[in-house]
Amino acid sequence: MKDHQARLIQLSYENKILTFGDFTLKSGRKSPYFFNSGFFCAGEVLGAVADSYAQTIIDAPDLDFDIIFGPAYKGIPLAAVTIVKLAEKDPAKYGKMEYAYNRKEKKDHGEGGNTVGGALKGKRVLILDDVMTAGTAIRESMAIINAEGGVLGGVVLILDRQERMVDYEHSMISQIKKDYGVPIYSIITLDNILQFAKGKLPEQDIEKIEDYIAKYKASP
Ligand code: OMP
Repeated sequence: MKDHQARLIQLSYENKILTFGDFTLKSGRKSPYFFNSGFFCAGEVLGAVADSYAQTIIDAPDLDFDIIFGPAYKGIPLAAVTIVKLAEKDPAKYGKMEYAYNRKEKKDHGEGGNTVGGALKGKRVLILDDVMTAGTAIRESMAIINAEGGVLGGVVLILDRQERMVDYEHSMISQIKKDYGVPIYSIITLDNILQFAKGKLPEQDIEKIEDYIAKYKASP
């Protein structure tokens, strides 16, 4: 793990963003861990996730985009802090780059429109999302971008849970890469979480994660 990945996992654990226990996922699967990005509210950990997003974007060899999109609600502050961090790290490239987000409610007065911030029309859009399990949330963002006249340029996630789809061995990420032909990166993965848990949790909790991996992890 790179330093920024290890620091983000440690701070996520301390801030109860990463928790271990019994959880039911959107997909109905029962999971021994959960990652709640709604708790990125303390400055230190929000700064750490911004730094990790920005570093992952800068280190990615094939990301080509003109604007960042953070899906409402949790993606909005994540996109805002990331664009600030990118502008700090590389002002020439990112200083004037904009970000945008969608409204959850329809608006028919004032400036109208279903997105706020920079215009998506004609731009290559990078989605910043939190967690991908079965890919439903990501597909919703793609529909919004298309409706606004943007083109998907790529996706950067905080956590790739590396789960296989319901009836297939391969992962949702590989399916989405195939369907949309864009690069998808994640800051951390289920493998990183297992590695972290091994130094922290009692043996029976590690076994629960290993059982989950055996049952649901996608083949590479
Ligand atoms: P998919 O839409 O199935 O890819 O699942 C991603 C969404 O599930 C996230 O946007 C969350 O709403 C939720 N989720 C988490 O936030 N953290 C997790 O660890 C697991 C899930 C989940 O329900 O799968």
